[in-house]
Amino acid sequence: MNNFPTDASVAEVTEAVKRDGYAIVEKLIDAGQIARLKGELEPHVAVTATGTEDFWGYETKRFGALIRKSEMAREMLVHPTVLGVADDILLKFCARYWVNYTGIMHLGPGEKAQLLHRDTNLWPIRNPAPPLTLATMWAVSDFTAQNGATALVPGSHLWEDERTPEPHEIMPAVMPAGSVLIYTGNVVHGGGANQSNRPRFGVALHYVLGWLRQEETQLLTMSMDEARALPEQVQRLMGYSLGADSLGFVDHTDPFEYLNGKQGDRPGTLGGADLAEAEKRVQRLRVVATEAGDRSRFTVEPE
Ligand SMILES: O=C(O)CCC(=O)C(=O)O
Ligand SMILES: [Fe+2]
Repeated sequence: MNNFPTDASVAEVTEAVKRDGYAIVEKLIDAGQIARLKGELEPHVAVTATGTEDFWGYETKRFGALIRKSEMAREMLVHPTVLGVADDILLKFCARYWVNYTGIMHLGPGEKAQLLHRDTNLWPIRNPAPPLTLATMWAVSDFTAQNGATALVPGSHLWEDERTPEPHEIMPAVMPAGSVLIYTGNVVHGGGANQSNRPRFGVALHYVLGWLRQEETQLLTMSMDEARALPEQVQRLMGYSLGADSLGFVDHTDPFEYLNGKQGDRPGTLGGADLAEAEKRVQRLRVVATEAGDRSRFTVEPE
């Protein structure tokens, strides 16, 4: 298993993620930080109903908008180890990436195993393909084989869509509370079955290439006044930024400037030198085939 210690370097974690599609960094937040996180989230958990569909789980509580709801989640979102790995994995394929999804995955006792899937199935691109997203699953409780630790298939980020895993290829991401599982969105995975008598509590923070639409529309999770109070790094990550040169502007202005007081200044600025530099590094994808009738329709050159 790719379990790394708290002080693991970005380079070694990235290497594991590239090779196997995932890595775990143990105890990246400490007991005090877990307590803060729980204190911010538990009141919401208490009033959230369990799911009503197979995929979301009948014993699982989910809610999003964690950037608004939790200061600790905001800190986790910009953890240097995680963002270092995200830079290495995602910035080959985009000039900027941003938050895709934030949410809790709180599996109650008796929850069944979730259908194994790729998070990247949201977009009609056949695997193998570049990692469109990088996911983190933070263990708020311990993650054990018994309580529904995320099940994942090492190496499956390189598989064809059609290949399904054999039981022996599926592995539970066992980790103590405070740890983070980092995996690319094209790794086959799913929530495990909770056969314990306590909830399995995870916080998922996902990142996506800046030229794709976010799974969770971050900008509508709070008012602009609330967004202005956030650290600049969080504002940019949630989407107050250009995804590429002139991609995502508002009133011909960079959304970051627009948020922070440049409304009405004409002409607003777009792009800029660092974005242009970042654009030069981006690998162009070649669509080599298309097909109709299935969710996976574009075949692009794999990484
Ligand atoms: O709960 C988990 O461990 C993973 C859930 C998941 O992969 C999902 O809902 O997309
Ligand atoms: Fe998933």
